[in-house]
Amino acid sequence: MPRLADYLVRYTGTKSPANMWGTEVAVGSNGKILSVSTRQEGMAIPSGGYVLSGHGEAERWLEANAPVGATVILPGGTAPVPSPTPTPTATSTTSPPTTGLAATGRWSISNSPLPSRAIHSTLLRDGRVLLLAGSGNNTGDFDAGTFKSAVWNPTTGAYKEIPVPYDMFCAGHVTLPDGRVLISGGTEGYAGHNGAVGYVGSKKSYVFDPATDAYSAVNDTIEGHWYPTLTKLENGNVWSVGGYDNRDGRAKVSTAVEMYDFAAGRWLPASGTAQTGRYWGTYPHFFLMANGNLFFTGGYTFGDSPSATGSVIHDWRNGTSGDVPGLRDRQLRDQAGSVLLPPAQNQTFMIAGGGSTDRGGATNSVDLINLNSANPAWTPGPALPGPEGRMYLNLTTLPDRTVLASNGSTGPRAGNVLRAATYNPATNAWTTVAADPVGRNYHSSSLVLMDGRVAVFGSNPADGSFEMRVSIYEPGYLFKGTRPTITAAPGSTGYGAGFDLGVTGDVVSASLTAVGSATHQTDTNARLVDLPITGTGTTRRATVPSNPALLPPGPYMLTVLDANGVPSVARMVNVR
Ligand SMILES: [Cu+2]
Repeated sequence: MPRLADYLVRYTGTKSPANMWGTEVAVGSNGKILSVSTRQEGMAIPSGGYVLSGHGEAERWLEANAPVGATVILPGGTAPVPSPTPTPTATSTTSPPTTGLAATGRWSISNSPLPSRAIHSTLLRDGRVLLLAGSGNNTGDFDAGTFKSAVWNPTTGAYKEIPVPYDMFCAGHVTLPDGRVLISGGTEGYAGHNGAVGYVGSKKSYVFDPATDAYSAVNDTIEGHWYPTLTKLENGNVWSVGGYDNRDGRAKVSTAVEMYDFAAGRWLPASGTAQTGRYWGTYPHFFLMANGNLFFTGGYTFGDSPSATGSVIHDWRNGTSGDVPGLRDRQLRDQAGSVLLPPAQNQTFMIAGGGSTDRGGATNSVDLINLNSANPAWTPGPALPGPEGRMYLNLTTLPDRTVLASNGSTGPRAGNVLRAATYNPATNAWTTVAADPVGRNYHSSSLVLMDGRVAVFGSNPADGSFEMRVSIYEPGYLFKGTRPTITAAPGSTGYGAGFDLGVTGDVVSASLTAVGSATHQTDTNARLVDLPITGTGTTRRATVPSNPALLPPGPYMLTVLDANGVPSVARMVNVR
């Protein structure tokens, strides 16, 4: 039987005959959905099972109601008895499989499009979002000196446009311990434009203050940086490397190690921090480790991997490094996704997908590493759902301690993949969820908002256009009924400090999530830290971890999670 418009067809045999214009789910012999295939030629039919193939209305029904793991009951049938699982199961009780919106979540597109190109997005301590464009990859705006930014209120949808004092396009940024945002580097010249030898990196640096919505200048960095990474350290200072300098008419990458002294409010001279003399690439994915060292996951942007093994542990205090073994596809991690998995105490990192802007090609491989181990090495993890390799993946840590993987494309700035999934570190498995209806690749970023929704910004495909629609994802936990709440918490707290935490609901855990600051699909300061709690009922006792390298000083979103996997709306807490 052919699959006609809006048909839902069940195919048995070895392979579905359907064309690519639909969604299919493979149902195993136990009646459970094993995998989901969207917009691809007919999928393989599992032995003893079948494929449900939907078009149009039926496709949308499958997307909303048929996640991996759900049980399918055919008309007139009964649920098949699952065959025994040979592997040992966890001792905790398992809830019935979630279905519908509670399983898939829901995407929508914000009513008001962006007023300027959102290349960089930062959640401010007041819950608003700072969006930076600078010239926004537009040489006309660059020549005119038209540099833009805006603050977006995700509750009202309103934008406030704020002029920018220099071209922050492709700068680095991070939230400082006091909640202001440090922005450094960016664009002083476009490659091949006005005689520039390549993209010329800016030495400029500014701090944005959400209390006044104004930028104030700080001193210049040692060299110019186009695509620098800014990583906040345990002492609140900011370590920064990477990017192109290309100044004075000469092609040159930057090997300068920059250090922002938070207390002094300025960048230090070269003598003020350990230099490496090494080029670390463009936007190298450097994260702070719990022992205070820096971890380069292997994710980067453009060109070749700056590491022989793909991954490095670096001691910023003395400038020494050691290669970390085991990373697969090290030359396909250009614009891979990197994330410190929740909770940060486990020190387990994931790298997912990536490709090569220069050579083409992309991977769907996922590798994991536990830096708490005595001899850390990458090991293979479960591949991204779907057969295609993807670069430009947005990884967003959600308050239910899973990671959302969305967006991306099969090649450089083309071939969008509309597929999303969540990864649960506790089960080491992906679950397919609803997909962002907007295709997004280069120059996209994502943030989790204080209410637990996710906002995704940008995309700058090869035709030079820019995606001005904002996508909003409401994860499945927003469709599971009453949310727990936080009724009392301090506005600021210190390392090792205890405080009373007022809650409603069947709260099982609490966490502190660093406010996001993302660009080019990456936030190297992202982390969700478990906040240990004791007691029962409406007043719990929380104890802030004593190690500032686990949670460097700054604003954090405090959330509680209930037994049903539903998080509260966040409260902002400053950790000092
Ligand atoms: Cu860029």
